[in-house]
Amino acid sequence: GVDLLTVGEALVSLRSPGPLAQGGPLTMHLAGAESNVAIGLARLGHRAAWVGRVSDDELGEFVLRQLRAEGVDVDAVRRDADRPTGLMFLERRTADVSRVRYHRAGSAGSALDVEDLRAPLAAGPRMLHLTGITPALSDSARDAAAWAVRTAAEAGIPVCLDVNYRAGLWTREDARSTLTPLAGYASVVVASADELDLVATAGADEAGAVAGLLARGVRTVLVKLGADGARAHTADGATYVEAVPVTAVDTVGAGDAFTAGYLSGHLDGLDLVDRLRRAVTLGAFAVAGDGDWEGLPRRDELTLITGSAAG
Ligand code: CKP
Ligand code: MG
Repeated sequence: GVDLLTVGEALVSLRSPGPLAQGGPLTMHLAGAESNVAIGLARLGHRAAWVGRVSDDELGEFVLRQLRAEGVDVDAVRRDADRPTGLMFLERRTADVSRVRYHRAGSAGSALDVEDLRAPLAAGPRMLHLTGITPALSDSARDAAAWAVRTAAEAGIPVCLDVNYRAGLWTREDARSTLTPLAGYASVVVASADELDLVATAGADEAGAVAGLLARGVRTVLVKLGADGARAHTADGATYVEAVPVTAVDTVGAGDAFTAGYLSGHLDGLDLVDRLRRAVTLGAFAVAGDGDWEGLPRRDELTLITGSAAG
């Protein structure tokens, strides 16, 4: 089996360097939170797989080509003859403000179902990762996500769940009622500070949300604080690391990079502080370059922006 299986929707991202309403050239990129994580792991030399559905046309081919080029296993991906690959427009509105617009309703990726996941999960990955985007896509995707985390947990495969709330896909209330039960199957939960109450009771603060998750069997809760670093909570208490300072160029994909760094450290058997250091290092690489995943480091590049213990 692979080191990490990720499940989700990969999108074609069309990037506009200026206001979208004005038109002009768009560039075509691969996007998708779970495939970003798979790429992050593969760049560091781990065996990573991504499963989801893509269209049976050039856009689906583009997604698969990009992932194969990055060394991500896409053997279990299904081509859907009836549905398009989802699109995402990313508009750089000002130097500091980017906006995202999805065209993904009814996409191939959103038609994901349990049958798509049986074989890759039965192959016995060392870990399973998915984000809160996947269950937001459709009823069948929500059932597939729930089935996957339960089946993995029962088989002793650790599950990593990144909350990844997307206001364009569902309300906070809907996210909370779907994600809170899913988090109970996770061994690692990743969230930004403002996402923690989506896997707890409404209005819960960090301490309350973390206590609830640990009581339900989650081993590690990772709280991303952006430029302020990150905290990990376990039964032994909280551990904090600072961010790696970089010039921020594009923050999209930073969360996925962080998760990839953490999971890479876990697979390498690093202790908690060094896993967190690798997480913030990958986050810094993502922020320092354009694109959701293009700037992620190979293993020999890990010390490029830190010179620290990240390697
Ligand atoms: O939370 P992040 O900025 O790391 O996630 C970025 C990804 O999947 C991006 O690639 C985009 O396609 C998405 O999140 C999404 O569906 O919003
Ligand atoms: Mg995120």
